[in-house]
Amino acid sequence: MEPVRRITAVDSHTEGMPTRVVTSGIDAIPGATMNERRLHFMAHLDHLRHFLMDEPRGHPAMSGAILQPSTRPDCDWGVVYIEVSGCLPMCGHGTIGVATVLVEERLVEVTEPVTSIRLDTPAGVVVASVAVTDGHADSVTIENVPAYSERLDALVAVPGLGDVPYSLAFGGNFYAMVDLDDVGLPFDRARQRDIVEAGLAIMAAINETDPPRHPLIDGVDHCHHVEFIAPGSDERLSRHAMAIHPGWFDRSPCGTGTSARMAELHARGALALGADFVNESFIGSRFIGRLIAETEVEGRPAVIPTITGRAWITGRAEYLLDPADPFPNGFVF
Ligand code: PYC
Repeated sequence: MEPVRRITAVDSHTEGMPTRVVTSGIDAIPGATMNERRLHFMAHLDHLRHFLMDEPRGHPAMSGAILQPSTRPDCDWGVVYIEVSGCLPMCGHGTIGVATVLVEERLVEVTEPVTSIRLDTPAGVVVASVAVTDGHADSVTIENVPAYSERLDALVAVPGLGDVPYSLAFGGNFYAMVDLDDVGLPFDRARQRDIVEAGLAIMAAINETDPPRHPLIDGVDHCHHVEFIAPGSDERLSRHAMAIHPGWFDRSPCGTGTSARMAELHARGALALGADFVNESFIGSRFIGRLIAETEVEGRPAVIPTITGRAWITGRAEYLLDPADPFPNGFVF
C-alpha cells in the first residue's frame, strides 16, 4: 500500500543521546518566530512528534529536531526540537547533532577548519562552530542563549522526601539542581528508577508551589529537568544524572543543563568567565562548558555559555506511515 506519510531524517547521537534530524516531509510550520512555530507545532502538529519519537519508530528516551527555514534573515536554518517529553525551547545535544548533520550532509556551505552556522531556535539565536576535517564534523561548540540563576539554596517540600534543598537556573530550559546525597541516593545506574522517581516528585513539587517563568520566551513556565549532582563534583569537573519528565535520563551531559549549572556556579562566585567546566553524564560522556560573557535577561544578571561536544551520524531513514497501520501515531508502552 502506498504510504500516506513520508518523513526523511538523518539519525545521529551526541555523546550517547540520539538526535533524529528531520530533513524533509514536514513543511514550514506557521509562525512569525521559531517560538511561535514551536507553540503552533505543539497545538496542532503534535501527532508528528509522537510518530517520530514514540514506539515503534522511537523509544522512551528519543529526541530529535525538525529543520525549518529560518524566520530571521541573520540565520542559516531554523530548528524545532522534539522529544518524548514535548518540544523544548532549546536543546544543546540536539543542536550539536543538527550542526553535525548540516555539515556532513552538505546542507550548509562547509569551510575548513571551522564552519560557522547560525541557528534560529525557539529560545533565540544559537551559533554553532563546527571543527571540520575532510568533510567530517569532529566537534561542535555552540554559543548558547543567555543563562541565568533563578534561585540559590531554595527548599521545596516533596512528598516522601521531606524538605529538599535545590537551586534553579535557566540554560535554555529550567533546571533544578539537587545533590544526590540530599535525597539519600547513590550515583549508580542500578538505582535509576529511584532517582527518576525522586526527580519527578521534585519537579511536581516545584511546579505546584513556585513554578519558574522565563520573562521573554512564551510558554517556558515550568521545570521538567532535575540535575542530580554526584558526590565529589565541583566547579571544574561535575558528574550528574539528568532526570527528565515524564521519566527518563539524558544520555548526554545535557547542553542546556550544563549551561544552567554554569550560571548557578557563576552566581555563587565559583566559576569565572573563561574557565573550563567539564560536565559528565550518567553514562560517562563529557561536554566542556565555558562562560564567555556576562549579560542580562530583563534585569537579571546572566551569562553566555559555550558548550563543546561531539556527534556522530548513525543512519539515514525514511519514516513511513502505511494507511493500514493500527498505530498511526505510534504508542507509549
Ligand atoms: O542537551 O540540552 C540538552 C538536552 C535537553 C534535554 C536533553 N538534552
